[in-house]
Amino acid sequence: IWKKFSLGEFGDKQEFQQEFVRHVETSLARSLYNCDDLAAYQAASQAVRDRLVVAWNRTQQKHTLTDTKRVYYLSLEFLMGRALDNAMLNTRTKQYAREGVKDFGFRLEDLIEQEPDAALGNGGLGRLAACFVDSLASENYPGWGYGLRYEYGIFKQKIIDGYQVEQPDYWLTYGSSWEIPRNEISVDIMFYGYVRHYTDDEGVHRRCWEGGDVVRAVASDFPVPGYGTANVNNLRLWSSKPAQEFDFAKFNAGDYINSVSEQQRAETISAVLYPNDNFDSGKELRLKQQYLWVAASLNDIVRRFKKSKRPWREFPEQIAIQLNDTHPTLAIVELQRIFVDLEQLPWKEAWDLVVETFGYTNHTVLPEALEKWPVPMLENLLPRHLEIIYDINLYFLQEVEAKFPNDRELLSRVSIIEESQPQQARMAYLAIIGSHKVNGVAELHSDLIKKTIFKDFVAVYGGDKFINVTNGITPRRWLHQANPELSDLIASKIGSGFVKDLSELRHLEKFADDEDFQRQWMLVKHKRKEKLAALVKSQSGVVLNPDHLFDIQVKRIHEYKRQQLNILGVIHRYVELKQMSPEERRKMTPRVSLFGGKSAPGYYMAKTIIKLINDVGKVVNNDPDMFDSLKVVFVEDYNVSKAEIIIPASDISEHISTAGTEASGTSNMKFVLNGGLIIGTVDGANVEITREIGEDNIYLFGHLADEVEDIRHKHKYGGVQVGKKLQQVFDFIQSGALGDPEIYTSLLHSIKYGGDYYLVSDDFDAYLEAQHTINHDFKDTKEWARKSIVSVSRMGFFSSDRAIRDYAEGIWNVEPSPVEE
Ligand code: DL6
Repeated sequence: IWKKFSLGEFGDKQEFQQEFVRHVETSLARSLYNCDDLAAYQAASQAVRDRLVVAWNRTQQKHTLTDTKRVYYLSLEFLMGRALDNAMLNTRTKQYAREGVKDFGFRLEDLIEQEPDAALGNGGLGRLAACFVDSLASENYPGWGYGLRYEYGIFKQKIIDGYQVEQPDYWLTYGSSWEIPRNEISVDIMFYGYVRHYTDDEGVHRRCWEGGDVVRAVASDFPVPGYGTANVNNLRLWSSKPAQEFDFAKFNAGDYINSVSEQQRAETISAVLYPNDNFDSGKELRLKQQYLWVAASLNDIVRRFKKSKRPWREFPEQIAIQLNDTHPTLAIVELQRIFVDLEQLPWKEAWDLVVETFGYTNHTVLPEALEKWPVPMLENLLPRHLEIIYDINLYFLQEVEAKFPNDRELLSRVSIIEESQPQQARMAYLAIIGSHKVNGVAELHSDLIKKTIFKDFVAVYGGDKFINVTNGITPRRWLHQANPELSDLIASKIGSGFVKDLSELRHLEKFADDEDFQRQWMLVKHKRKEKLAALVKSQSGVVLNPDHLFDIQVKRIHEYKRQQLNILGVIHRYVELKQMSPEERRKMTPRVSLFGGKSAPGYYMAKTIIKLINDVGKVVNNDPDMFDSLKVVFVEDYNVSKAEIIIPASDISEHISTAGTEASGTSNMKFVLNGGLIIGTVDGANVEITREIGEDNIYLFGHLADEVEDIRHKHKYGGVQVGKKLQQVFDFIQSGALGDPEIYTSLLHSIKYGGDYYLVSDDFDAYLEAQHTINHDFKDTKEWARKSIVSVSRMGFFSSDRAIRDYAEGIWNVEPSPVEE
């Protein structure tokens, strides 16, 4: 692979050093004698970046010259993490860089640590987008990401007295070495204004949007290198800027301060990432973000298409646009506006092109996450778009009426406009109507959306429009980069082809019973547990024993993900251990329970769960009886770079959402790929993971998705039955043993008296039972190692390369277009 393609890598260490020194001396205006880790990181990054830019240019030129079909992935979030390590691995410069900087007295690892995470996302949805751009490039698809260049990414989480406190994440203090500012690429975006009706020269009645405020969207490009290929794709992020620097009239009148206020207002649009995961906040600023981003992206896409001089009817043959959830749904309306108002195409012709162009991915069934925009807000901010939405809706409802005459209920159920007070535009419905394919992200989820939230649309369109594309993760970041020790061990047996083609892992299975290999396997795990223990010690002072079972749950904190089930289980274990004699305790499997994740700042219940975890940790970690039995840790500020340390260190990880609530989950895939086993519910991608790795290699428990509604009904009308074990835990908390029990009242009441929407009481005993089996199985190290090796060897399906190929074949109809040397 490497011989055939080249990213213009460094020929040797000296070549890297030359570039490194050049950047230290010229770009940074420093000298080697006055160069700290930060400057060295910047110089190394810029040296690598230069190579990427050359390959990036070549790739774009090739795609322009061959006029190939391109994919545009519109995502409001790209949770990229750090770039240097990934870029070095993909360009094969890591070894030269390591040796090169060592000669100058630096450790490459220290330089890598200097880079702030590009944390432009909340959780699974944003990280999926980051994996997808990696795979688009690695699989040689001409594919760009389009997003927003937030100045403040997801907030930094501090834990103070057990509570989450949010601090701003200004990730651009030192600029970004990976960013190519494109000040020359800008688009003026309008908000507000009015719709003017007129008759054109041919007597056609037309409408035109005018008279609004204008804000400028300015592009920044981030090169995305593929692995094992010379393709470097592009991630284009937009910033909002004032269209005018300042108000001259005010300035001349002496009102200097207010003359710059417009500038400040314009810049706020792209300033901050909304910190909500699986929750729709409905704020006007968010709507402005969405429109600015999609309007700028479409302007860019259409401009590029126009250069090809092709007729409009070829638009969908040249362009596929994927909507990552409903956040970019306005793109459907904007493209129809461009076609009809600006390019003056007839409505029907335009609409057919629009539908052929778009695909929509649904990532959630949670009602609180389904986006709706109040009609009055749309009318004020985007008056022409609202008219177009009304027209799209009218033609759609006419179709429905023709198919199902006189079914008024159906018409009101599928209408884009919900007849509430005020009326709301249901963005998921608009996304379905304006796309030719709709996909869920795991088999169970894709089936569920067809049976529940989109059932009526399946009746209208037939089932073929709705497909499944199971999520995946990039093996580059989540194995090769995060866990070089395991990657090397695997490569020593089966070669390194799995980094590019993850299905090659299947060749590992024949070593699963090899005792020597098992020992090496567990040694790697031990090393990685030591590394995590060092992180925990440096952060919190808590000392972990890497021989103990590491049980990890890291993800956004959310009631549906059920960190409360986990921590209530930990309390149960603590109470149980306390009742034992020291001899009895010594026979128990010693455990570390580690949590990490952020709560949305306004999510009271999730914040209470964080407080509970920290309070349990305080009591348990200071109890001498627990010294060799139990530790409870909350890792502050969980992010991508911490995930790279945490995930390789798990023995068990928890994916225990109420069945039917987690669309897919992707950390489940990352943990298994790193040799951890999982405890989980029959939910999301756990189902397919089980199918691939085998039921014997996963600890499943809990009620099934199709039982959940009946159980909720029973809770509502017959009350919640809290079992003996869970009641003991409640009693313990209420005794004040963890501190003021008042703090947890709402959490406990939501279970016992509040209908227990997430079925904690129903699944508690089964959860403890599954943990009991794990404690037993963990003692048999050989068998544990065997399960771990077998599981890894069967994880090939979960590569995001496979997911991207599925999208390319099933939705985009796009071919790879490799750039050869
Ligand atoms: O598909 C990526 C990811 C899934 O793995 C998670 O299961 C799901 O919760 C997440 N969905 C969202 C939806 N948010 N909105 N809007 O983040 O998507």
